[in-house]
Amino acid sequence: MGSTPLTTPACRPQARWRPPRLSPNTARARCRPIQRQRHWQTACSAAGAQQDAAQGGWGRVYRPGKTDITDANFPVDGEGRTYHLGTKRGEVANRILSVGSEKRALMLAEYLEPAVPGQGLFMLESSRGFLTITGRYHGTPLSIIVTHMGMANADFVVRENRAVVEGEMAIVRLGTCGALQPPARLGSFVVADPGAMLIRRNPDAFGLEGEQSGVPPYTFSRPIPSDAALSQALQHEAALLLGPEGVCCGLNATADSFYSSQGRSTAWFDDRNESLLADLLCCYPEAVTLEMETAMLLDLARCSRGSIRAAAGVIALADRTSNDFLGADRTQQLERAAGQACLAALAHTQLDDTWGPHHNGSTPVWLL
Ligand code: R1P
Ligand code: URA
Repeated sequence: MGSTPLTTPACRPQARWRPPRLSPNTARARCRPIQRQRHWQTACSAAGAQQDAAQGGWGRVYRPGKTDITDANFPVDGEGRTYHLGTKRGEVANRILSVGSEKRALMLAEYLEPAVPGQGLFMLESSRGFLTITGRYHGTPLSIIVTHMGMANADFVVRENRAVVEGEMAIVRLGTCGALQPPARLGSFVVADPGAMLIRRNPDAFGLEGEQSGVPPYTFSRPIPSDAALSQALQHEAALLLGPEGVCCGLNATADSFYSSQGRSTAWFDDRNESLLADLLCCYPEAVTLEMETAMLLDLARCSRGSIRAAAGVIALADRTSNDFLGADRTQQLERAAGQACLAALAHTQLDDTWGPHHNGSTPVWLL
């Protein structure tokens, strides 16, 4: 349970990322949303999802139909579409912005250009409600994906996208979080640099046997590192848009629930979490934020045999000391600004993303 020494952001080498020469004014100016008529319709084919789109408007949402699945180990349908996200090769870009909600995804999609000029954004919603939006950000192919909540959903998003994307990938999570202590404050954008650790509820601690055996009700993992260069790019871009005072970095704590594993109390359940946050800060005095997905993203990137680079930034909307919650308008403003910082960091990250030889003859939506 001991904390591993962590590299401070200042000591980290800048691998494969150079800050673009951009003044704060230019950065703000380039961030105007693209005027786009909002109309969501279903299209019956992926090709229709692009071709039927109004000129310069939103793409139609493609909702793939039900087809038989093969391969119980890694289920895909006859078209090569993954079981939960429903996408296939060519529909997802190497650079992915993962967000928790559809509202956030659609708001940030306003900053994307269509993958093919004159057509709409590529939009696909799976039967499980995962929405994938592919377009370009300042010319670079990029996908925004609604990941929903929790580590199991983050696992679907990382693994099923890895299965349909050619070459190296970069994934950035834009989320919201609870602030544990300064420098994270209500309204801060906090980059998970040096990374994230994981808090898990342990069912063996509950029930009669658990009570007798003295098993701890919650366990803490060691920290999992984020990609240093991508995290640094995120801090740089966010500082341009939010001002340096609006951005900070620190260790994130990813919990396996919003309530008990984040130290929230309700009278209805015996959660034994009264000392959880104090224990966390005792073990990890550098922990600043609490949320529910980042550790899974970073762990999978670490285990991806070098094929995925990952980073995360979260907006602090719940102050766990004062019990204050950020207002809706301010949250939305921050989502827009931080979201653009994430898009810019992804777009400026160099990847080996050549459309390789394993694409089964299909053309990616950004090359059609
Ligand atoms: C809980 O309210 C959700 O908010 C946070 C947590 O990680 C969890 O998913 O992130 P998002 O705003 O990205 O969903
Ligand atoms: N998301 C979380 O997971 N926790 C919070 O406190 C706020 C947002």
